[in-house]
Amino acid sequence: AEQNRLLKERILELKKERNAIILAHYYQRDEIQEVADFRGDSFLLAQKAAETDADVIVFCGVHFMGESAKILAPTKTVIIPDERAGCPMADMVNVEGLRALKKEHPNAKVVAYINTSAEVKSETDICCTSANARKVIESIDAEEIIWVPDKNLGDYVSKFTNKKMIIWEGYCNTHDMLTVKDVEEMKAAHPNAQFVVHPECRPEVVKLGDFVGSTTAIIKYCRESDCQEFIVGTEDGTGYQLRLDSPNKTFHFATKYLVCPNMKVNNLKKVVRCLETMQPEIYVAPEVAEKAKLSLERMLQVK
Ligand code: CIZ
Ligand code: SF4
Repeated sequence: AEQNRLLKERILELKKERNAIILAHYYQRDEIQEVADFRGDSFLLAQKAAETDADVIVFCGVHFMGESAKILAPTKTVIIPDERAGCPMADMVNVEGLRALKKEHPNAKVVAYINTSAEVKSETDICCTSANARKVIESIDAEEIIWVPDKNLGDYVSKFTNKKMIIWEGYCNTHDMLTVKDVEEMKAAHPNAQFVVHPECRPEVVKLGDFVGSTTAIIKYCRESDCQEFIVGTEDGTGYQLRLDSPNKTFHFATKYLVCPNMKVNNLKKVVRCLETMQPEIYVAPEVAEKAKLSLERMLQVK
């Protein structure tokens, strides 16, 4: 605790020196969320990056999120605590594979979940997040959609549209691990709790949800609900904001395995180091950034 206090003090000093802000994803370790200027999901944080007056953005999340921030705020320096914090789901689709699928379906428009690399985004028509996926799909003037990379979220949104969806076979190792049995056992142990679930979970698990939504939507729902007890079907870092918003409510994570190891690669020491050295810095090739930005901006325009 004493070490964390000193590290946090050092971070505050460096932040001033560098005119930096710290953005932290809801899945980051508590101590990182504690020093952050803003907490949010990948979409909210990308918007914050675009709006900030700071010169430097310390993006505490995984690699694709840093890239989205850089694409929307190209004049800013975006640094990350550890280059190795990636997203295995984002890595399940690459440009070559996507190009081949586009050739097979020349009339389809391509929707990329925000959990994709900048390079993949540059090959797509529009991005979406779990919060706006349904609206994004409806906004598209095509009857055929190629959807990358999350098959579980793809399955979920396909239930709300008549469009034909060609769904990539990617998934999140963390959310996909949750089983019906896990949830049923938790429900039996906590009969008064509502089950709130992220659509990156398997379809049969999502079906058990009293509420289905993005991380931000889950946080809002739990804050505003009259219910006092929840079983949570998303990554365990979300507990920080859930407990901050509703200190008197009870939150049970559906299993102890809902932990994204990539998100937890970051720690306070690495935040200090990246502010000291200004490395690693996010770089996106300009021709990739330009095209990826169009895809992100089309998403931002969907109301
Ligand atoms: O699972 C993730 O990585 C999520 C939900 C990211 C985000 O904030 O959209
Ligand atoms: Fe990727 Fe899943 Fe981790 Fe999110 S929780 S960063 S989708 S591996």
